[in-house]
Amino acid sequence: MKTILVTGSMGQIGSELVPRLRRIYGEDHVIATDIRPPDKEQGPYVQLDVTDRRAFYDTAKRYGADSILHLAALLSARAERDPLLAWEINMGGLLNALETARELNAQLFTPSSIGVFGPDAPKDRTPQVTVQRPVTMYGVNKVAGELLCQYYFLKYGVDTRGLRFPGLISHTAPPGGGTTDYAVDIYFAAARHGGYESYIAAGTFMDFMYMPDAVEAVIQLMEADPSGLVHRNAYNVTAMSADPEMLAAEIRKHIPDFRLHYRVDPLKQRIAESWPDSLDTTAAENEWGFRPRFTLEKMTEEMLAFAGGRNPPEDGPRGNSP
Ligand code: VAH
Repeated sequence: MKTILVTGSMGQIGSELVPRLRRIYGEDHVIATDIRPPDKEQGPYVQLDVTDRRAFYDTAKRYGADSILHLAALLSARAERDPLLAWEINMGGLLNALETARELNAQLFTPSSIGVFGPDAPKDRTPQVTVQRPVTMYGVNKVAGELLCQYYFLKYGVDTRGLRFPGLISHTAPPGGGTTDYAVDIYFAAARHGGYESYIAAGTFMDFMYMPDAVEAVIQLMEADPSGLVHRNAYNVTAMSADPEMLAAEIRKHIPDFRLHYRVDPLKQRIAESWPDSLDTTAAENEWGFRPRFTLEKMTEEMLAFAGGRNPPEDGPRGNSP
């Protein structure tokens, strides 16, 4: 990757990925774009609606992008409330990204999700290759997206690559409209109020990963030797499987009287129950060396430190490595 165009750069992933990319490739080589105007000017920024194919192509062409990291999307719960808008943005935006990558001979990364799996996929250590019958519009978008990316690779030779992200936990930017957002909110609520009311029920296990591991995985995958990539669209990746009680128990090691209550959101609970409890990540480990650094313990230490406005502990892996 030399000149990188990022869409959705002000979202949960983009807010950490863009600064990391700029530290590695140079500020002027990373063009941040989003539908929203920038809240602070830092390096090249373009306000871009990814559903506008002409604008997408012209922006990538103008900056000579050789890699596109297409993050702009509506997440699961928001998509379930407005499925037609989700189809328009998630599929229309991806098709514009693919067409732009094809015409400019650029690499393309786009996130997939554990949401590609439905209730009839194996729940524990869900295999890289297994039945994908999601019951959400978001999941349908992600399965169709994986197939579209693989089609562009096979038919046009576009270097498409993707990751099936679990719930991503970060302190930099709030998540927006996801089912797994509770796992971010719980840390801020713990640090500020000493308690949290979870909309996901106890015993509902999902995969999670700390954002620094997700950011490194994107860069590692995009720089990997393409000859070794078999399951390029898209790889199972995760760092831990947890339910609200496990997160609370880890938080109580720092805030002993942390209180966890429940007010289950039927829509988000239904989505969460349709997803795997844990993924198998062997393909990513074998094909490009995926190895997350953060455990639940280390992530909790860092999340509580940032959420409480303190500096994180010095020992062990750091959220934003220099
Ligand atoms: C969501 N955070 O909750 C996203 C993600 C696996 C979950 O796709 O929709």
